[in-house]
Amino acid sequence: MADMTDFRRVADDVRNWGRWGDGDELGTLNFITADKVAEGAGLVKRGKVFPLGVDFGSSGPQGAFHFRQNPTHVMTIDGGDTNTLLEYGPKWLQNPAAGQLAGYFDGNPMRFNDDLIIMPLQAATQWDALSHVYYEDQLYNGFPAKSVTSAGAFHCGIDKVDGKGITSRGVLLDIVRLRGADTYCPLGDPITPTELDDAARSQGVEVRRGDIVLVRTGWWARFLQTGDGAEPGAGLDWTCASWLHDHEVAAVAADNLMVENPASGVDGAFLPMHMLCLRDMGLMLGEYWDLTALAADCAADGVYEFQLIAPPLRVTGAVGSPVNPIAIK
Ligand code: UVW
Repeated sequence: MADMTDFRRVADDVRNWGRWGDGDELGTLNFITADKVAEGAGLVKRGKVFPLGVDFGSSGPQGAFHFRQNPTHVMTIDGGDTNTLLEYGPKWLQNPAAGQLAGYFDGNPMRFNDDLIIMPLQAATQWDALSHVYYEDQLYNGFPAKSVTSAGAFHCGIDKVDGKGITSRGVLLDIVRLRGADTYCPLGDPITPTELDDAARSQGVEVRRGDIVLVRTGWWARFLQTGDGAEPGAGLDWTCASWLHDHEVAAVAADNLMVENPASGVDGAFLPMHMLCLRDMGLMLGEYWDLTALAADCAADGVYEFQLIAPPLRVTGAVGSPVNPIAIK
């Protein structure tokens, strides 16, 4: 088991602070140049679209963390309202909305429905913004941790990456297939940097600067079988942060709840890979991405590269965002 001395040595090695300027809040997304965006678009050959987002619903994947819940979806106007609103709405003076709706519905057949959703931004398929984690009072690029306030993140919020799209060349590394696993990689053996290399080699794909790397652990398929959001499964070993750094990857996403392996691997460190990626490297993490259909297609045609498009929502000052990524081949 590694310790904090090992962790600090790696952190010093992978830290990108100042690399793109003192005020930079994009981190490794800077690797996505205009040429890189065009390279990704050039990979579209068949026009086949793979939605990688999972359902945002009450049966979502939350369960591992007690501080997060599955989305609560509420209808605020629906078909059942119509007749009652016409009957009572105009008289219900204390509720201007009822009167307004009755006015809209009276004397014409046109209707509409409305709804709202209450959920953690991390509830299902999502990006972690660079302000999601920190240690020793500093965020990515040395911004003070106190700049994330109850009013939101003044630095490194998800809204800061909007200009990047986010789109690039995507590469799938299918560890389930590499390991010859049935459907998923059970907890016990974290995914190592060597396996990332082996997966790329056996799939005949090269990981290059500015790529967005998708790692399939099979966790999502397992969750669909068990319905247990706390289902244990292998993630990336913390040492994969150096691999991502060496390959100058723009971002990494996986089909599990935290990309990294649930068992830390560093004595005295919680979420060491999150800290190295988000805080030291400035590399965003994508979680709960459904890679099952994409992986099946990649195995069928032997092509593990594609255009990836995954823009976050512009939630002002948020430390993460839901996303509905798509891969196009
Ligand atoms: C935590 O693990 C706290 O966050 P996430 O895995 O959603 O990035």
